[in-house]
Formats: sequence, C-alpha cells, structure tokens
Amino acid sequence: MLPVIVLVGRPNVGKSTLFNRLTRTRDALVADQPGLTRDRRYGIGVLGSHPYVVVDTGGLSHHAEGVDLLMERQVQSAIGEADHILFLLDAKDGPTAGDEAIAAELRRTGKPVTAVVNKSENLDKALAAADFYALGIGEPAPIAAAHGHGVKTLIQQVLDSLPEPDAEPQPEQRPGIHVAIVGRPNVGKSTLVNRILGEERVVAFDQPGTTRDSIHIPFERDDQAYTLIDTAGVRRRARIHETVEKFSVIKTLQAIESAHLVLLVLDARQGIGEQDATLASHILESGRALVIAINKWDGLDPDDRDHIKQELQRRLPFLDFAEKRFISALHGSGVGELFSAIGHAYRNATRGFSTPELNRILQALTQEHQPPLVKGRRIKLRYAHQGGRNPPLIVIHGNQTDAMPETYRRYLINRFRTALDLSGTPLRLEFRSGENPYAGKRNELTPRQIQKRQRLKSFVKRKK
Ligand SMILES: Nc1nc2c(ncn2[C@@H]2O[C@H](COP(=O)(O)OP(=O)(O)OP(=O)(O)O)[C@@H](O)[C@H]2O)c(=O)[nH]1
Ligand SMILES: [Mg+2]
Repeated sequence: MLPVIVLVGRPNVGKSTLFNRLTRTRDALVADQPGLTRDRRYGIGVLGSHPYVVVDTGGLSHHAEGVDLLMERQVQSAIGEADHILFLLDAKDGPTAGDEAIAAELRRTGKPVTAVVNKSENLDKALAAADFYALGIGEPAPIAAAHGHGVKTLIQQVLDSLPEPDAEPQPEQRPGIHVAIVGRPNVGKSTLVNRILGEERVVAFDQPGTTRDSIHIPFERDDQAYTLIDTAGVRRRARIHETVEKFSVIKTLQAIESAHLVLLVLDARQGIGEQDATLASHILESGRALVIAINKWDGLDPDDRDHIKQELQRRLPFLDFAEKRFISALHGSGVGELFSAIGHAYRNATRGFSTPELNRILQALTQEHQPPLVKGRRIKLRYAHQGGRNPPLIVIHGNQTDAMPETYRRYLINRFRTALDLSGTPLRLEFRSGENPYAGKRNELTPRQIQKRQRLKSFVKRKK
C-alpha cells in the first residue's frame, strides 16, 4: 500500500504550491487532455521509484483558521488516513496563534508530524526554522515550495521514517490479473463483487486491517487467475443488497496503483457526475488498463440508454480507449462480457511490439502527415522502440522533439493505437532528442541489426 502524506496548515502557507510540485510529474504525462477534470486535493507523488499519496487539505477552508480548520470533516478524515503529516508554516509570518492551535491538535492525534517552514528562500534557513521550535513538533524543516528548495530532502526523510510494511504477502505475490473495482458509493460495486464471487470459486481472502485497506480476493475463472481488489468495504456474501459504503479517495488511489487493471463502475441511473469524472482522471493519470462497467442497465428505456451513452462521450472523452460494457450486477447480465473485455484489455496492456513494426508505422505516419516546422526547421522523428509495458510506452527519437505540439502528439497516439489495434489500455509516447543510441557512427541500425553484427564479428574472430 502506498504511504499517505497529508499537508495541513493555515490558509496561504503554501500547501497547494507544495502539492503541485510533488504531483507535477504525473500531470505532465496526461497534459492537455480535453475534458479531464483534476481533483487537486489528492495526487500521487514519486521520489525515485517510490510512489506515495499526497493530500492537500487546504482550499475548502478558506475562512477557517487554527483548530476550526482541523475540525473540518474532510481534514479530519485525511488526518485519520495519514501515515505522516506535514504541518506547513510561513517563515515570513513566524509562529502565529493559529499555528499554535493547530500544533496542539496535531500532537493530540498521535500521528507522526513534521513542521515544515515554507517561504524560507531569502532567509537564513537555520534561523527561520529555529523560530518554530517552540511549537513543540520537533525539528522544523525549512523549504521553499515555490522554488523546490529542501523539498526532496524533506520527502526522503519522511519516507525513510515510515515503518517497514508488514511481512504479509505483498500484492505482487498474489496470483493472476489484479483488478481494482472502483466507483463512487452505491454504483453497485459490492453487488458486482458478490455476483462475480457467487459464481466462482473463492480461494481465501484477507480482512482489511484499517479503514483505508482494500480487500484482496483471489479467484479463478475459465482457468485464468485473478485477484480482485475490492474498495467497497466489508460485505457478507449472503447479503446481496448494499449497505452504505465507506468511500475513501485514498483507498481508491491505492487500489488503482496496486492493480494491473481498473474496473470503473458507473451507475446508468445516476448519470455521470463530478466524482465519476474525478476518479476517471485519477485512472488516466495512473496509466492502468481500464474497463468501464455501466451498471443498473436492466429495465432502462431506450431513451435513457441513449442519454447515458452520450454522457459518457461528453464527460469522459479522455477514456475513449477503454472498452465499455453495459451490465446488471443484480441480475448478472453482461458479467461474462465484462471478463472478456478485462482479458482483452490486459493482453493489450502487456503486449510487446517489434521494433521494425513500430518503425514501419512511424514512417507511414510521418509520411502521411509531416511533423510541423518549429522556427523554420522541421521536427524530425527518426526511430521508435518500445520503452515499457502496462501501459505500453513507445519511445521516439528525433530532433527538436521538445517543441512537439500536443496536436501532433495526439495524432501519433491515435494512429499508433489504431495501427496496433490497442484498445483497453492507454498508450504513452515519449520523445527524445539528440540521443538516439543507434544514430551516428552506426548508421541508424536497429538493436537487432547491431546484435547480428556483433554476433557476426565474434564469429569471424573465432574463425581467425
Ligand atoms: N515566497 C514564497 N512564496 C510562496 C512559496 N510557496 C508558496 N508561496 C506563495 O504563497 C501563496 C499561497 O500559496 P498556496 O499554495 O496557495 O497556499 P495554501 O496553503 O494552499 O492556501 P489555502 O489553500 O488558501 O489554504 C501564493 O501566493 C504562493 O505563490 C515559497 O516557497 N516562497
Ligand atoms: Mg490551497
């Protein structure tokens, strides 16, 4: 499970500035998608290869100060789910009465807290920090969120201070395709999980330890192993009807992150709301393969069905890569088709592409539509190869690729997707300029050609 770092502090101390800095790399991957709404309060940050959840508790509480701010229900629930709290302070203001009130409350939570002294860029860092010792939170860490000073060190210290995860089996060790079932409360997640498991052999599963833990349930279907990651909370198998779910964005983010594939459940009777769009944005940022289940399809009249299909197109255009299945979790209709879509999406997400195939496509696409001119010089795209799986990543080497406009990138993504018949998974492109490892002396050989040549060379040597 990803560790959770929660940012708290008076208004205007720089929580959102720090949040944006920590989550920015992720955003960049899905830049400028039309229709994408981003919930700016929850995000994923990455330090080295260690992802973590960040929560910005500000923004809601524009008039609240001190303890009032911490009394907000959303702030309290974030603090409840935190592994570590960063208590932001303003170096220019020095400690205020509001800060002291928050400090006293935070000490009471018993959670690990670091006092973070922001806006320290033009100050003597040690002196700026010293002012805040009196809050009794321990040694304050000076940073300047707007400039990035001290931020990496701070996060490194926080991550290092977290207790080692338990010896329980890590999610990676559980068998098969890991499917996270996510959706806002009462879309029918629990009913769907019961439907799926009611029909299949359940091996065994863990009970959640804390409110934010999901349940991992291994099972098999048509000789394929799966692990369901159920975010809906504790259920009884016998009880088909849902009770009120304890919904947690943090739990959902963690489930998405630990899954190979996400099953997003929507409610055909409620339409697509703000919370659905926010979850959809998080899924897109994660890069996971995706199947969308539109639930409660039973008994809808044709007009309503048309309406929801249009809504999908209008509200979630950035998820058009995902396969959609219309189901009734209650009656079980469409659940079989759901699994064929899951299998299909997973296979596509983990497929390997040959370098010659990618280069053939790249050549055809750049011939059909040349990359644009930048300051009178044309962007050149020379060579493509696969850089990763789930999501598939295609790395394209060329010149001036930093200036690549979003429209041309989208053209390439869409057409690569069609050419590779790649539904069910996002596709990422990465451009690299001036570092084509196969360019120059070697005259743009593919890795395979290089390998062949080397083999030939050593063969010739041995003959001598
Ligand atoms: N000088 C300086 N200004 C900063 C720094 N970090 C943030 N600021 C500025 O402080 C102001 C408030 O920053 P925000 O990030 O919006 O603060 P916040 O804590 O999210 O505020 P609320 O959401 O209203 O509680 C903005 O004008 C920022 O540009 C910093 O490191 N140095
Ligand atoms: Mg803010």
